[in-house]
Amino acid sequence: MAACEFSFAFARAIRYRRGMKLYRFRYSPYARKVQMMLELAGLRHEVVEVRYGEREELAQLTGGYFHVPVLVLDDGEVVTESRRICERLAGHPEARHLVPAPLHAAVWAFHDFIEGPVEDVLFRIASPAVRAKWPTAWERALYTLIKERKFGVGCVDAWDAARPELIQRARSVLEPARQTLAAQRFVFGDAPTLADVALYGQWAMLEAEAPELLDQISPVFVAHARRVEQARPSR
Ligand SMILES: N[C@@H](CCC(=O)N[C@@H](CS)C(=O)NCC(=O)O)C(=O)O
Repeated sequence: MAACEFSFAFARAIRYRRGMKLYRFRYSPYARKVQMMLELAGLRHEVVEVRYGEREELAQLTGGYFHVPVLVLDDGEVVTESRRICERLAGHPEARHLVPAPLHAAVWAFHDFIEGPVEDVLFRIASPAVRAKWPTAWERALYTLIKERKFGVGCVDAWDAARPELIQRARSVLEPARQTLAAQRFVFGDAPTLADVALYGQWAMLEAEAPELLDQISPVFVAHARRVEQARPSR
């Protein structure tokens, strides 16, 4: 091995020795997106499962921000907001293939489309199941309060009642993605990109607490979720 190759490998080993730390809720589409990006890039990290009703460590770490995801980098820097975290990760040599140069604009545009109109309907579909799975009455009440302050009293129950219509809306907004993924393995061809990772975050949210929901939107998306998982490098 040439000297420069050796020192590059050594520097990388040192840099990733500590690994990163990802704070998440199991159902969070933003956190699951970041987690899948780390996994597809093969970047060493530890996952910290945050309890919905107990966020002291998170708030201490961030100086008061108590949403997930939060990523602590190898050097101890704390990064919040999933888009910013993905931008930072995309700068790692190991993750560059997830935002390939000729597709920068298209990949980020697709990412933002998923975090916009797609998330806007899918989180309403997932919310009743997410709330039901919190283990304590306090966490279910907190979840309800947070949603109701933003979307109005009774919103989670209303989304539960409106599930068939919401599923129709999800099918409609996702139809172009369904057609593409029925014809090819990933959004931009044979290899996964951040576009697939963003979709995967949404699939993980739906499958986390109510595995049948994603299939109800389309079995094509269930197959896509499994392909993204299989694309992870073996450890
Ligand atoms: N724009 C933020 C959104 C983060 C966010 O809203 N996370 C949700 C989980 S999906 C959260 O932490 N919610 C806290 C709560 O419901 O109290 C990002 O992309 O990271």
